[in-house]
Amino acid sequence: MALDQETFAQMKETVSRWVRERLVPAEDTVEETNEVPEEIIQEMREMGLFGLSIPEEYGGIGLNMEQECEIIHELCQASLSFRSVIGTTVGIGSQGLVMTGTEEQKQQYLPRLATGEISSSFCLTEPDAGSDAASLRTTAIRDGDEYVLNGTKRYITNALRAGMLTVMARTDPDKKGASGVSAFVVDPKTPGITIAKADDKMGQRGTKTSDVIFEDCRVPASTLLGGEEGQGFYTAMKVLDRGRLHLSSVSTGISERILQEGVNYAAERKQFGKAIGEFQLVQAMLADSQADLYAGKSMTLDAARRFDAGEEISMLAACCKMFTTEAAGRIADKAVQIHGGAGYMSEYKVERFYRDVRLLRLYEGTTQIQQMVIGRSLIKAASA
Ligand code: COS
Repeated sequence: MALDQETFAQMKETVSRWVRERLVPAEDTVEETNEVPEEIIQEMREMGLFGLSIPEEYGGIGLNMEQECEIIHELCQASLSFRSVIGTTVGIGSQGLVMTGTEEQKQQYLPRLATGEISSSFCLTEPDAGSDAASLRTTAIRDGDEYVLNGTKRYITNALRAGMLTVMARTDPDKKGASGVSAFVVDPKTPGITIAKADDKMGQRGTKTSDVIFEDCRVPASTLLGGEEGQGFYTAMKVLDRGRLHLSSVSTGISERILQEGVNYAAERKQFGKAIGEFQLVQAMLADSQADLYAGKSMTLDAARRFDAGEEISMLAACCKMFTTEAAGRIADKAVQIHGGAGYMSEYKVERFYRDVRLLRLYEGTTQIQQMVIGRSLIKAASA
């Protein structure tokens, strides 16, 4: 599935203009209020942004991965909180359902997700299961035509606004690892579910994460994703492979914006009688950032094209996620450096972006988890 080239080019141009004209001017409001304005969320709905990755037959736009990466790159040239509003619905929250859901499950949620009437969240992480996702403890015990869910999910993005949760829980507590885990598509209004208050974070104000607590929460057996027990961890891993490409575009998008902030400042700021951009040591910082950005964009689009061609991309997605998120950290650090003392002041955007991008190296698998995925894959291939 993909949008034809001409329609896609128009869409990309529209998003790019909207980002410059609507989102960038609203960045300070988001920072001050810790909310993305409702009228902007409504515009996102009207532009179809919630449905980017949902197939056309369910009311979405049905972009392929390469196109999704390009749109997300454009969208992330403004504060990352804007992307986050649609991020979980476009990415990890809905894709388990798209990949493995039954027709009935898809019909129940995808059309409403595509229009943005509801959002979705991905409930994998727990207080004691972060990087070691296969050790999750939330249980879903079968009882007649129902499952009873108990456990706590942590740092769940957009849970407060979600109308659908993809929940990974252990249906077979006797099986300790991956194979005892199943996935469910759950309505957060179900009795027994509490969405806790939003967490306080270092950055990305306007993005809300919270605990989701299940206490004897009874859901119909029909909420078991794909109708098959024991598949939840594998689905989560496939969703994360794809999510890591999406996140790589988040990283390159915001990196491009941050680099531009550095370039603009270097061109304007004068010291020793000339613009600081005339000095080679400042140019060196800009050059390193530009090369990081170019490399990140190129590898992300290459991996996305391979994904679209049906290739196995787990290892490449981990390479992209590791490289682009680390690069975003380097680029933000250099942009602060180029700004000098001004870079430490909240009056300048780079101070905020520096905090915002720190999260990229942590969520959807830390850099160290990506290294592990890459290293294991290389060794496995060598010993096959
Ligand atoms: N696609 C499909 N299946 C996969 C997979 C993938 N990308 N990665 C692993 N699997 C399968 C393995 O093949 C294995 O299958 P079997 O049970 O048949 O042997 C099973 O899943 C367990 O894999 P593995 O042995 O590699 O599991 P580990 O617990 O050692 O490690 C990692 C898995 C570390 C890669 C995983 O836990 C992970 O990605 N952790 C980070 C979690 C994360 O990103 N959290 C962010 C939360 S969302 S913001």
